[in-house]
Amino acid sequence: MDNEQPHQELVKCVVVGDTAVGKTRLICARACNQQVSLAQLLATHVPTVWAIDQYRIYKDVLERSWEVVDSVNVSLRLWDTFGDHEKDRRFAYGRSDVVLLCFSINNPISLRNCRLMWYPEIRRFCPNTPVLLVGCKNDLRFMYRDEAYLTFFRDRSPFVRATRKSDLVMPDEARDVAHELGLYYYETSVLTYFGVNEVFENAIRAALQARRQQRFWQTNLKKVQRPLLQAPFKPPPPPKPEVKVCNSSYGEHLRQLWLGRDHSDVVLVAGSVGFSAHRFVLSAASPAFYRLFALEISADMTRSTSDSSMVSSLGDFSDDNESLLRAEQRTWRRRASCQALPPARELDHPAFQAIRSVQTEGQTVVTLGKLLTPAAVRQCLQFMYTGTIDQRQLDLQETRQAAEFLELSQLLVLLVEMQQCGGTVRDGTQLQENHEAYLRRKLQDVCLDQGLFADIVFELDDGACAAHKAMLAARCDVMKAMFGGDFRESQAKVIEFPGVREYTFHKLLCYLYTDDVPAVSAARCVNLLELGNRLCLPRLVNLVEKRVVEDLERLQSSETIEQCLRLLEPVKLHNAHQLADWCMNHLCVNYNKLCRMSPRSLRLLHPDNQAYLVEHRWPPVWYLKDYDYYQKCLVERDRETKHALKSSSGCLCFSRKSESDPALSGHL
Ligand SMILES: Nc1nc2c(ncn2[C@@H]2O[C@H](COP(=O)(O)OP(=O)(O)O)[C@@H](O)[C@H]2O)c(=O)[nH]1
Ligand SMILES: [Mg+2]
Repeated sequence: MDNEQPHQELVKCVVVGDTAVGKTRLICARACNQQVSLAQLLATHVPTVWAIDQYRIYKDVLERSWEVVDSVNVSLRLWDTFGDHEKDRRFAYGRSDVVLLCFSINNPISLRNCRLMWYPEIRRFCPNTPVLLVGCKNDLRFMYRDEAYLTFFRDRSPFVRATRKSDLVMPDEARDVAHELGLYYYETSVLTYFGVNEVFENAIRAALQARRQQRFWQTNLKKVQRPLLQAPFKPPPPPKPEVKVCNSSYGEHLRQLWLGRDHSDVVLVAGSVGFSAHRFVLSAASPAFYRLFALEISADMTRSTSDSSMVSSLGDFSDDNESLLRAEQRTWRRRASCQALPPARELDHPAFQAIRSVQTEGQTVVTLGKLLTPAAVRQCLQFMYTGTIDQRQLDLQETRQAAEFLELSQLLVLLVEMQQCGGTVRDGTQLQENHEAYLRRKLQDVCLDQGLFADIVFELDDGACAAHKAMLAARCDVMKAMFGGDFRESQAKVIEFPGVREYTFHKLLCYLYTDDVPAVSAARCVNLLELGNRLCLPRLVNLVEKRVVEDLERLQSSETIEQCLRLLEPVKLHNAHQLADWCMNHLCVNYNKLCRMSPRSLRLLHPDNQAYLVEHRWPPVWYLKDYDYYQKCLVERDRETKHALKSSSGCLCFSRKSESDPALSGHL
């Protein structure tokens, strides 16, 4: 194979350093132009086999060794070596043009060995060859905290361990060594590919500069620059934590509501069988029931406005009943103003024969038409609560007729399909999900927006909210205990809820009825998180965390910082750890701005939080220091170049003195 191109400078670059500092990986990354994934880095070890043969055997490796640096055609020949200190590397060092002296930034001993062992060895065999000090694996400055990286080591034997912060060599420490030895300094990572091409390009420059000194007649080397300064490596910001929401039990809760039928307020009589149920569920699931019960309420209202003595005849909790009734009337009037009341003839519906209120028991009794058999009614009721049917005892024709009367369109579609397919259901879970989504929407409308059929009122700090005991008890164990046990609340129709505002309670109800939470403002979320935590509703806490993060992301940057600072500690207290993590991450990433904006509030944080912020601030202090240093070096270099140009005689061989030391000084 043709090894050289016309007018090509061959540069032999020898790579030395302790075992496992990353020499072979670095060479492979350059020679094969490959970035290495974390899994590859952690899983496989590339044995040191790289040698000059590679250029003879592999055409693409040879071609990748060709590079144009400062208008000079170069073929870069990389020589890998063994890291064992006692081995003879004379063969490798022979006729080398540049040496890369590598250490690993997670191994301070490997840096110490550069000074104590490697540099003396290099100088013994190549007294005048330019040398670059290279800090390999600089991704570990941020990877040591990476979850995937840490997980790998957690699953391993105790013999291998992850890099710790205390293992890391910082750029200024390495630069001190480079300064002491008079070397250029670069950092690389094959994981991020940071500095890989840069270090070899500058190694070539160093080699060509040295060559220019010896062969001053070679005009093609005229434009070769000094090795360039390496801009510091800025680690990526820590990834934003994602808020995860725990699984929903909404379907299961509604199934329990169907099976237990606690706090029911209606009895459906079909033939000789009575089914207890909840008006709010029936009204949400069936338009026919909605109209029927709406009729009942409008009749109640007419009665209550014409007969003022009625309220007092309702029993012991007359005050409570009054406020319940008022709550219902308020919403009903609001609705009535924009929607015509259903006409009385609706009761002519073939599904219903009669409706009557049993005031003493607070129950409504609905006698169903003869066309609705008890078995079909049971199937329809089960569907209304759970979105499922009992296939073992299903009479398709009867159930279909009942579903038609009760206007259960989704059930109808299912039954028609079953009739066509000979009795099998296509996709039960999909149907259940569709029904659940429908029920959520309707419950929001009937129970929360219209406030109908409520049997309990919560007196809050700034108003009142009506609700349904059955739903609260089904969705929340604390509420269930409150309504079911010997507590005063189990009988009361009005419950005082001090310390909670309407805004907060309404969001809680939204969650309980629809399993979701509408937008929550970051400024008003703490009470809601406190309430969710107090009522042992982890999914509500998660949903609120998610909504608050959405709100925080919408805010102006400085406002987000203010809110994060304000929320960080209180939300932790209420077990909203994901939100606390998000706020902490945001504060870490905006630490500099935070220090400028709110130094006082920052000092008021718990010392542990302050320490965490200092430790995890981004960009890290070492980077900022490195960046300042780099800027200073750039200015200095610029000045030196101008000075060198002015004092240059114009002849290459005499200009060396003025540029040799400054070339290094920028790195040191
Ligand atoms: N994180 C990280 N690991 C690296 C990097 N380079 C090499 N390594 C790992 O360090 C170990 C030693 O690498 P190797 O190149 O064989 O070292 P050598 O003995 O000096 O040739 C291997 O497990 C590599 O996967 C790097 O840039 N980043
Ligand atoms: Mg090796």
